[in-house]
Amino acid sequence: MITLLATSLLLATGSADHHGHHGGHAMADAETTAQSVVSADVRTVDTDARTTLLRHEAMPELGMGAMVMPFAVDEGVDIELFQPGAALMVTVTRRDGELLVIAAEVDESAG
Ligand SMILES: [Cu+2]
Repeated sequence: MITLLATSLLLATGSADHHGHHGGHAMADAETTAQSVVSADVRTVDTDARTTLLRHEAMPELGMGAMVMPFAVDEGVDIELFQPGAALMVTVTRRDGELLVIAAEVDESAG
């Protein structure tokens, strides 16, 4: 139990540190190139902040199972697609320790 707690704290601290500035790109390359294309349902959206709460399917490329979680929406992506209840196909990558939607389209296969 104690070990698990300590690990969680370390992880939380580590992701916070990613927001700070640090030089060197070698370590970041693997993270920034990994991306997943996945179906996702929109729960909520903040068009001003360009963030959205999505229920996404598994994203093995990013080491993540299906879940509901917040995403940032990149500048080139049409935020109007992110209507609550919409079924989308999104392309997701990781930037600065945060998950970012870099492309989105209506999921035609969703029933
Ligand atoms: Cu997730």
